[in-house]
Amino acid sequence: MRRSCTTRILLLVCALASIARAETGYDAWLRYEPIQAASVRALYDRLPATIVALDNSAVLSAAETEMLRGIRGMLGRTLRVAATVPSEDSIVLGTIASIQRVFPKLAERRGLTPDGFWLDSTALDGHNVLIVAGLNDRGVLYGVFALLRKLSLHERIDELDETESPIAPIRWVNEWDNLDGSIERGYAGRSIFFENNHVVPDLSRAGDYARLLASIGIDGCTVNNVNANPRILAADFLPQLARIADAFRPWGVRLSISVDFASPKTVGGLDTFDPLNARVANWWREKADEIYRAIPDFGGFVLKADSEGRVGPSVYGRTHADAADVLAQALRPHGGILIYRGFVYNHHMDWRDLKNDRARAAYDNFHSLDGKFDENAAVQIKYGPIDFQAREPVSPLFGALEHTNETIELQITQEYTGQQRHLCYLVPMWKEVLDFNLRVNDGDTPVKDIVAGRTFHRPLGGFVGVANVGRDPSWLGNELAMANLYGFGRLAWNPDLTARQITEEWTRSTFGNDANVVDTVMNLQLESWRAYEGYTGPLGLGTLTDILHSHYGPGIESAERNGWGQWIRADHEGIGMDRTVATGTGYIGQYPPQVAAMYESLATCPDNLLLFMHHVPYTHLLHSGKTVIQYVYDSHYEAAEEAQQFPEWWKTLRGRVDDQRYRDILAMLEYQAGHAIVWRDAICSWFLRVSGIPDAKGRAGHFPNRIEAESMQLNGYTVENVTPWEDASGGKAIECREPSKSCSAQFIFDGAPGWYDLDVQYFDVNTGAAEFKVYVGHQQVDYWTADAQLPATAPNGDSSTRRRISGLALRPKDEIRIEGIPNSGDTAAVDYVETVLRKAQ
Ligand code: GCV
Repeated sequence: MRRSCTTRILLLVCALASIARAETGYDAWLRYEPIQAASVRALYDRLPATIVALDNSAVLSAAETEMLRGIRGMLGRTLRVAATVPSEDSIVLGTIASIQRVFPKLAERRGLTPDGFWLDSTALDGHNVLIVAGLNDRGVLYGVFALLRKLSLHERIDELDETESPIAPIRWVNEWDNLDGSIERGYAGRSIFFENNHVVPDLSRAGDYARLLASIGIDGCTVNNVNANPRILAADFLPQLARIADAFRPWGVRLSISVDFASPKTVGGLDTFDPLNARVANWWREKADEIYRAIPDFGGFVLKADSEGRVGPSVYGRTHADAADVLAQALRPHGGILIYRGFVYNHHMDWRDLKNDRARAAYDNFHSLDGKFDENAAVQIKYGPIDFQAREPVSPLFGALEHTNETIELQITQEYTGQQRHLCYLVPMWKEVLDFNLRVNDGDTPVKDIVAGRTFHRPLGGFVGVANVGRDPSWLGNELAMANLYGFGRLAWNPDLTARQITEEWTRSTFGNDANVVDTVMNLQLESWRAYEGYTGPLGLGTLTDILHSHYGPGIESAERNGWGQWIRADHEGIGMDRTVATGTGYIGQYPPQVAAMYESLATCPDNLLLFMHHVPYTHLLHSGKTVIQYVYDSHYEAAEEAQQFPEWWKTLRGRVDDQRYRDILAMLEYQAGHAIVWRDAICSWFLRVSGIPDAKGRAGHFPNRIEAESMQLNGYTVENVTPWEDASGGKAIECREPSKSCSAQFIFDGAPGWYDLDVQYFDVNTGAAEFKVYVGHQQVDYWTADAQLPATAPNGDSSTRRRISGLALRPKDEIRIEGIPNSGDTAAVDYVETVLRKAQ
């Protein structure tokens, strides 16, 4: 049945209402901003006024509604919806088969693969016809989004004749949402799917999310945490999951779920979950049948087993392939897919054994099972052998499975890359990973071709991004971070797109076509990953963060002397993991010979992975001619300095970007600039102490214009040690530990008269919201509440935050006083104050 006109009008009204919404970031890159310039509008003068969809599926209806919405938004025109092809110019949406039925004279289009589309502006039966055809319904929808993208980029559409097909069938996102509504490694509020162990009643956000996903070609979404709650498979939960699938369906997004391997026992009541037991196999089969009765287009299961405390086949002495296949066989009759995570390692490894190496784990666990996984199963491999660090080499496992389907796992949620409080645009990194040539069998074998199934002619393969969007209006908690979601989708569709192309598309659709805005935003995005890497973890050490808890601020030694295996093996003489075949863990030998030879030799190992592959003295000379230690100092000072420029670049866009997004992004970039200094100082101080080698440029350990809080005159505040020591200047902070009192710290300014910025470095813990007041003499010059939601309950590198009070006229002998009012465990802690002269007077 075709939808009634009333329903269509209602849909359009809803769509328009959302266009009128304030700019919170909710519309992301689908803003459909009105095109004002007459010269650009003229490009679309001949756009037909009538649209017809040749089929009436939910996906085709969504495609048609989207077309109406986009044209209304950008051109201010409401297309006429026709039920059959009219005898006038028209836009025609349909599958290739249905289009050819209507226009038999149309030349045949070959070569599309599923989900591919064809855009054609042509003359037929005396009329101009704009055809949006897909090999399947989803392809039509993708074609509509591609067409609307052209309009938002102000491209011509009057001479179109182009086809596009995705490189791979699996283009999924994983959401690590827990059924209680929390999200593991989610930084944008609570789940849009779950609350209190139920699916939320209002799934309109799930539908809106699916629309965003569809617009970038994502065809599947796994809605729950890979650390799966068995309840996801409970019979009473299934109808709830079916509601999410209903919300996704118009957008061609298939629902999938993560499952717990012990479910036959915990949910099914069996006495075993041995994958080779016939009753267990039967249980999975019946469960799959039950799911497909409720959700006919169900995508499949994701399984994390024998990893980080999850049970797996090892309980019964079975292999990962045994585990994958029992689930895959249950899904196969329905066309479902089983994705088995390759992230399997022992997190209780003996750190004293220099031959132990977590990086070896994925390859060691899986390569001997090559060829044993079913055709509808795929092994999902994180891009690097450790865990989403700011830099890692590509996992050698990609090249080691010639007879097994693979997917690559990328992380959109910025677990180790600043948690969306830092701008860290990952598309340039993903491009390096996807373009990396593993030289399997001495051939030309870039990672993108391997995972797409092209290299080894696999039936399945693709791309999975861990997204973790939340209820924050801007989905990821930061409008700029949405470029990572966009970029992931675009690369999963076509990994040959350049980082610049993707960034430009995203920027223009998200912020409009003002050349200043486009240049500035693109520069910010494209510089950000290298800056983040530069002030967090150099030379392949990974993000030198607190790996045991927050994964956020600096915490260098948390990596050492424990079973987690993210060791950097630093001592007073040198640093780095020796992963060579000759003297180290042998990890390098897991790569095909040409790549292994490059990494094995110090002469050819790239500087940016040196300390991942080799243990060297701090005085080792890099290819750049610098010593390792000097590189560490320089990169941290240079990258932190670059981060200081980010808010300054952004400020040039005042008045060119809507107020709300302007303010939100400025606040975030200012925070990042301050936190980059925390990183710089922690890492440089630590390396200075451990190596004993000074910074040749005299910066590390010297902080002119800095007054340590512990050296101020204190009233009520007490001096406390901070852990780890490098996270606070001088290793100490002052805290106001008497909850009922306010405390103060003061000092006498002894600089020259002038205009100053006063930077107060304080700690913003999330147990409460302390208040701060700053006085110069008797005059209060600032007040703020420390209520940011940072991942910290104590003063440390996670909570350390800069408050900049700009434009203060200071005079010698001015008394500067900070008053801290503690609140609910937040002790109004202060690290230091810096006075930065901006202009002498
Ligand atoms: C969902 C890392 C993360 C975990 C995550 C795990 C995984 O260890 O810190 O939160 O668990 O990877 O990918 O399974």
